[in-house]
Amino acid sequence: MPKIVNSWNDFDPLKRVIVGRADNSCIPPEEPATSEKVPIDSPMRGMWGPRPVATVEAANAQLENYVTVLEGLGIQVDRPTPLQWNAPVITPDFRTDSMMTQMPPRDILLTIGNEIIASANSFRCRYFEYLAYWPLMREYFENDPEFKWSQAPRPRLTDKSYKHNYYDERISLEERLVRTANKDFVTTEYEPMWDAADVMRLGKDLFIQHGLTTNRTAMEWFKRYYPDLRVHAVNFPGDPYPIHIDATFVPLRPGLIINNPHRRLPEEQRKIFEANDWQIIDAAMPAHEEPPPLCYSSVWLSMNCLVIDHKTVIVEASEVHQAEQMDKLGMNVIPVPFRDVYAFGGGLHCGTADVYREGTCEDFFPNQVEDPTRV
Ligand code: DAV
Repeated sequence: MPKIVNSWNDFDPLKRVIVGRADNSCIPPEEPATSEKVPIDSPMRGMWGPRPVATVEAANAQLENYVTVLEGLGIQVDRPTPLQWNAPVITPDFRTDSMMTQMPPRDILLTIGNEIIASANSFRCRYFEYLAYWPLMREYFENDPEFKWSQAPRPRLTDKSYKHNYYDERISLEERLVRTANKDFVTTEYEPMWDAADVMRLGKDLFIQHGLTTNRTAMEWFKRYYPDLRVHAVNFPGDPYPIHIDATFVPLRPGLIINNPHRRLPEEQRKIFEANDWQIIDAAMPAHEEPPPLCYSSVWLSMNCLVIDHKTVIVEASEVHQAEQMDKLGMNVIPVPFRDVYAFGGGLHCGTADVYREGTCEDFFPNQVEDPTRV
């Protein structure tokens, strides 16, 4: 029987991938974790329910085109099964009135080698999002005898998991940045909580962003769950809403990472990269001054690209500066329009999850130095 699932990083040759869908997507009602993520001046504040049908159709059209481009590159594409997200979630511990989407599979599924593990998201509205991927997981399980189908411990998401009186609309951007620098986030350390998009995989090393959606307890959990891997906690003090590492710190090929110039990795956290001849360079500026309407993410989705192999990358079609930089770095750039999808949970990387990339678990950091990020 064939091997279906294998991926150790974000740049080895991609052969099979999941691409999300916009169907039935909702804007969730406010809850402890989301109030922190939605910028104060966002029109999404106070608004919830199904997203406008025309925007769903526009997003799906760009997703279909993305699938066509990927298939044209010889990559097999799988799709999630939409659920009716416009329904409440009721558990013994909480209730919220709507769920969200199955657009960004990257937030939910983490592929490490022959294992795909469903995450432990801190948003109550995302509690059942993994179900959209279960038909695919079942199929991989049936056909790949080595596939490990896993689920992180489900967080209870009671009030103990969030700080109270943390959200305050009067708080300034400067104060927000102080909170980020102090690693003071709305989530507590009561139980492991993490979004898969906070985990950057580089073979033997996992670099995990500590931010709004992933806590330190999750990193401790990763360390025990994967005793053969090295877990690193990274944080990016320049980001007022730190969520997901993939618009901040993006590896393009062995030895090269682009870093958001507004969210630089602090000097003392660079040691392990420098000691192993990795270059961290500033990403190009985004081509847009604002994200599209009803979008949670920042303009930095410009750097949320999908690397196909060490020489090929898909960049959003209007992100001309990012494309030019990739070109200068020796990458072949394939432009794909994706801005109509942004509001549904992210860019070209967020909109996918790895199923199969060639390659094995490599040690990219054999020169171990004193490493302040090590968990
Ligand atoms: O810059 O808003 C978006 C990442 C979504 N996965 C940002 C981060």
